Amino acid sequence: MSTRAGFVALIGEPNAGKSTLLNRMVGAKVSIVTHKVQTTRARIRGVAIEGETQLIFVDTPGLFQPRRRLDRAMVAAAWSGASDADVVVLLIEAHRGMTEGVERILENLPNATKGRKVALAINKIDRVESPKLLALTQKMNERFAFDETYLISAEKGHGVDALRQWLAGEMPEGPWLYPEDQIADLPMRMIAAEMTREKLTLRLHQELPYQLTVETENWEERDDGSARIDQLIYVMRDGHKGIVLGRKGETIKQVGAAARAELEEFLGRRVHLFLQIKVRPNWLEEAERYSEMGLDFKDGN
Ligand SMILES: Nc1nc2c(ncn2[C@@H]2O[C@H](COP(=O)(O)OP(=O)(O)OP(=O)(O)O)[C@@H](O)[C@H]2O)c(=O)[nH]1
Ligand SMILES: [Mg+2]
Repeated sequence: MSTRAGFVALIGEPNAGKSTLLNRMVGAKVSIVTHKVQTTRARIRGVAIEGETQLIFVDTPGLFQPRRRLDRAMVAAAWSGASDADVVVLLIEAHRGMTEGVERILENLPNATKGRKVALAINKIDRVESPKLLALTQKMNERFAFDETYLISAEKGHGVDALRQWLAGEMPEGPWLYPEDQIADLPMRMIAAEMTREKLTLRLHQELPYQLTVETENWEERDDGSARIDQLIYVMRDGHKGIVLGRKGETIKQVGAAARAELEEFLGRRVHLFLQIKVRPNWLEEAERYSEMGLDFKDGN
């Protein structure tokens, strides 16, 4: 039997469940997930295997109306993820249906997916009654000729196997693109920074998560098998620094502990994580911050 390998882009509005689906497909948490919009900032690749087929899932930032440079770079990365892939999966939320944001994505979809197969995945079906799903399936397919429609719950796992099997059959024949045991194509220092950013996003309120970024500054392998990881949290104002620190440093302490626990689980060894906060009013306009995130600064122009 011959092998197959290819790329599947997951696109959709912020919060649709793209990262949750990628993690489920891969069977490990390689992309961070929160209940807040605009969690994912770059294209994150996770590798799954179905029979003789290697599927490379590309998680993308959500598609929304961009305002800031960072937003524009994120949206550009998402659309370019779609145009590079063999197959595109558009995720929408069952309970929200065809929102204005979905309408805008549908307008751009023919252009971005030219000639490639596109599946619709109606996600979060655990949140609605089935009659609603049939109507939504029909309505969406009247607007765009999807090759397939899947009703899924990325979180609970419903319908995900069927989607993966169909995707596997659509991948081009060819050798595998990654070693058999590789699950992500993202530098470890970036996965580590993302884990900290996830914990910060979960802990902090309002706009603050959108006004900070995390970078891994240093990674040192120790003789005892543990790793020492130093990370910088860039914030925009002194006041933000105080909030991230929390009373008596309580907030940053809890964030650090949660991120460390997850890193240790991911790496299977002990981690010493050191977090430092840096006030950098203009980090959103610094090219280096974008390359650290895996984004193209010029896309934000
Ligand atoms: N009930 C339910 N919740 C889900 C499901 N899939 C994802 N979620 C939740 O939806 C929220 C957003 O999930 P993410 O995977 O971060 O969404 P995303 O599309 O990657 O979002 P961005 O990165 O912001 O574009 C999280 O709270 C998930 O737990 C599902 O099938 N059912
Ligand atoms: Mg995401």
